[in-house]
Amino acid sequence: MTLTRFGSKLILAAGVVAVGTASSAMAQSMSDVQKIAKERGLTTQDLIAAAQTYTPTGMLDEYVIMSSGGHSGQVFVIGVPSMRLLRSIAVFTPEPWQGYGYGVGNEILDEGNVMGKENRWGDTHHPALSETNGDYDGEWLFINDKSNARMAVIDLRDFETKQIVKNPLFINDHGGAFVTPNTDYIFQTAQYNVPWGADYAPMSEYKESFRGAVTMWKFDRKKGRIDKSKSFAIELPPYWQDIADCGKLESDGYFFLNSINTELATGGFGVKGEKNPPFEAGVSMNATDYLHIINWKKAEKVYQAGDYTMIKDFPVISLKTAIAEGLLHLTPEPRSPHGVDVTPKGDFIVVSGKLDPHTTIYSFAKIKKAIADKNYSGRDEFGVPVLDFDAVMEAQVEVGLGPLHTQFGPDGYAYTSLFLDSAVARWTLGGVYGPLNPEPDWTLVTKTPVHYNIGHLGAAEGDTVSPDGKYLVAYNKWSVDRFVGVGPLLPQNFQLLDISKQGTDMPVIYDMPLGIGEPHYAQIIKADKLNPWSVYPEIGWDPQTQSVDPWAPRPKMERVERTGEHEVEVYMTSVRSHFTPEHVTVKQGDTVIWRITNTERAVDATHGFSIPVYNITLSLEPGETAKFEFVADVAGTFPFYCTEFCSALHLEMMGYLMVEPNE
Ligand code: K7E
Ligand code: CUA
Repeated sequence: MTLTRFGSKLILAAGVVAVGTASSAMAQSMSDVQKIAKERGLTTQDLIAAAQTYTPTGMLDEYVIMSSGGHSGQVFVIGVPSMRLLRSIAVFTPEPWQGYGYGVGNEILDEGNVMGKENRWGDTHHPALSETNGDYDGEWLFINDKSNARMAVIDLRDFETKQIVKNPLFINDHGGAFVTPNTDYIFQTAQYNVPWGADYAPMSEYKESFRGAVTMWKFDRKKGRIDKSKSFAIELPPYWQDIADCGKLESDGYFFLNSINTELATGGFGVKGEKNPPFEAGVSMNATDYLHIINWKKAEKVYQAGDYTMIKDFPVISLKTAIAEGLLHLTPEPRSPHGVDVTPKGDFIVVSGKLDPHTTIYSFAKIKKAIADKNYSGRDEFGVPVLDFDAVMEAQVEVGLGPLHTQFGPDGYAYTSLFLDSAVARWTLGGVYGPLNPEPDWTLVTKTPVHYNIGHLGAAEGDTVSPDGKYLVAYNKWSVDRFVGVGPLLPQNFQLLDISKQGTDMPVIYDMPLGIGEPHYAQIIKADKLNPWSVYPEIGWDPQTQSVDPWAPRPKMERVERTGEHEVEVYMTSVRSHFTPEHVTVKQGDTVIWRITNTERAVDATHGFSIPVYNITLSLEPGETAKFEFVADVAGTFPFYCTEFCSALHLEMMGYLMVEPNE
């Protein structure tokens, strides 16, 4: 590198330094930067990347990643371009810092109980931000749990989980959460099929008894809840339905989902006397699987007309009805497909088959025509019409090995993750798609290597009707040698790519290790679309109802009150630096109903609250009220205290729970 080039490209970095330390800035110069770079072995490219991502204190991020948390069962919120973890959101797994599942939040977690059993973790895969007219509106976030087929609702006013619903029909899902362009419905599709409700049936009855399905959860925006009474499902053939995407603009009203295992393989390898191929071979024998094309607006009409059957107390449009009403069509797709992604205008559907080096692009106009013309190449073994592949396919682009997922930029570029190549491919969308493509042109432009084994990728607002471009994040599955060793369980690696320039320049500019579960999909929203509260709107606020709780304790009303022979109610307030009252005395065996309000109005004046033995820990944000209950069955002397370092006299913010022993 030449010194001139080095110097000229670093003016920005020097400017950033000057803002941070105004007083010493005069003494610093580019030669200091050069010296440090030399000592640390940094290249010019490294320094430019640093200038693009370094975010001095007080400077805010431009974008926010809403990332699935994999088997942590949570959601992670990360700033871009700084790649700083801003917070986790407890969803399917109890989380003590947020006090979720340790006194409050238990009712939400209990909604997610499965077949009468408590499940206190989840495998979160696909977050979906709520949309208005196909664009993120920053109000709600949904996420699926693959391991138990559940769906969660998160309110982005306080970034807290409000609801978990369990799918009554299936026990495993993958194609969710995906929202319709105005968030009327949230889709969830079954993956590893089971008989309805996960009832027992022998594997020999797979074809007769096992079922595929897609559930359309109705979202009630006003209530901020999924309305089960207006939700329904559509029965599908017992393939393993995979990832999905909703149509938009041109394809609004449609829903697309992949499938694997059109072979109906049942595995069994490893059992003595069993001749079936193992699953990974058994489900990959056919040269093609089926893209499912569902007319959900029509399905909604069929449901509203009452043309469904109740199964496990849930309305299901049967496969027979779905075929008769023309709700469901299939078309061949390259085998072992993973991602299916609808282009910003809704005009094309991009499918990647893990075992095919091409992305296959379907034209929605051609799909519509083939449906109208009944241009079928046949029917599958369940009688579903299969649209002729050549009639609906628009193009195939050879992008590389192991293509998975595709996102879009504002300029006619598409980006596909390549698992086997460990790379991000940039290619052009044909058709009149921005300035890059005056002529139909489907071409690979460049590939950037990433480290390693990329799964999903996310471009800024890259799955909406108006992608932003600028940044792309590779959500890599392996990190191998990228970070200091922390034992055999390694973090995942989120790699930030600069996609602001056109052509072949698309460098990696930051690595972010994430050592709390294996994320899958993540969406990236413009930070200014989020409008969260800094404190709860009023004192005595119940986050579960998002309204003032009339029972919330208030100053001067604090008390410990015996309300029954074996029942005591506690009305407590917390403010820097005391709980009122400080002594709570009950009798062994009493049911204790305890309410606390944090009466603070200052931003960040959160108090914690914990009681030993009884497994209670709460987070009380400014204005918040909480209510928890326990049976004081163990006698003793138990200090409760504030678990947040909220003030200089924070250690003094405590009190005693006295449980008098029975005679
Ligand atoms: Cu890991 Cu979307 Cu569940 Cu692909 S999925 S990577
Ligand atoms: Cu309140 Cu520490």
